[in-house]
Amino acid sequence: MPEVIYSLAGKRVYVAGHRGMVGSAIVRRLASEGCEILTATRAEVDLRRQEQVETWMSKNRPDAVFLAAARVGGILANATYPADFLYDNLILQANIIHAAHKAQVEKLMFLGSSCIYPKFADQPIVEDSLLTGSLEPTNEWYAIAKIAGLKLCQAYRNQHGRDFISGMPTNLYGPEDNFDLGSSHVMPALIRKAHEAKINQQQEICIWGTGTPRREFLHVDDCADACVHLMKTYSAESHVNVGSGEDITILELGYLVSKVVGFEGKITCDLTKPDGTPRKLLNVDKLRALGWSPKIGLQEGIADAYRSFLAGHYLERSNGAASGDLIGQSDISFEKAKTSALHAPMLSTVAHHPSR
Ligand code: GFB
Repeated sequence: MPEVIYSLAGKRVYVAGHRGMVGSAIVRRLASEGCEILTATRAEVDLRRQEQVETWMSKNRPDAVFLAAARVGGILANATYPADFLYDNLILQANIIHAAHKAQVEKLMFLGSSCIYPKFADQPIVEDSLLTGSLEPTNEWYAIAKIAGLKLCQAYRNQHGRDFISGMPTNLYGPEDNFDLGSSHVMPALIRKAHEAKINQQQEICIWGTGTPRREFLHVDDCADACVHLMKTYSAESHVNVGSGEDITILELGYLVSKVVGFEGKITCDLTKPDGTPRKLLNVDKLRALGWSPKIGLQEGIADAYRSFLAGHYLERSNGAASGDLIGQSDISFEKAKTSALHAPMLSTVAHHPSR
């Protein structure tokens, strides 16, 4: 096991974005670290307002920060709301990173995304591929913001000696995911589609695009575990890929999800929807060399995500008015479904959304 260079025991640890899928997983994971977990609702601090962030940070004085707050969404939300994805992410991460510097936070971990890499990067993608080619157009706005976030961490390390690090997770899924079919990522979308088709005895489900793009998936509890591991054992300028090291095609994913959910019908493709990047498999050698590897297999992870969906552990948009989830800090109010997800067919996709 690698040496622990930063113990979280007894520390005050702020999780920004604690209501989101990643932030809530980090909060669950931190329960066994003997630290005091700090969170803030949007009523307490709007992360897009610099003064509020700096005031909160100087009052609450965290020792460590996990920056898991972000406006996130699937391929369609990213492509439809470029301004929201670029502006919200740029501003909230800049506010938190700068405020953490001013408040002399000992250690900060910024969470990015595998979409920071060039669309046609060599596979599996090594950390050094960053900024070697053009980005995938469907998510370049989000990618630019995430690249700026990791560069901010490097800049504060170089100029001010701050121990700010970055992890770049692959496509994540699990409890507290967004199951809104217009703005979600592919995994929750396929779980919901297969579940509703099974309940309604439909003969087929439709997936977006050609089904040929390959994606790598990691259960969010594995991601949270990796983040805590990096916080405790890693301190350097370069970001670290966080993935499972394996990928599958979207069509294969459709069949796997159908098997887990118990849907036995056909899968068809909607070719009017975008494929996005053809492949984004992360090279995870660096993370493995640091002594971490995933524990949750894909089929087991999908079964867990489906159980969470059935138990109502997910985000459901209550007003349907906006783009992605500004996790934990949104103008959008989210509510857990009031009905059991066994009645998920009643949870209709927002009908009046401009692009749906
Ligand atoms: O997960 P996803 O929305 O985002 O889509 P990306 C992955 C692939 O699944 C694409 C296909 O090829 C989609 O066309 N797909 C098939 C579907 N059926 C569906 C469906 O019903 N819903 C959705 N959403 N996709 C995101 C970025 O890219 O990855 C974000 O936009 C972020 O910025 C995230 O980086 C990790 O994997 O293409």
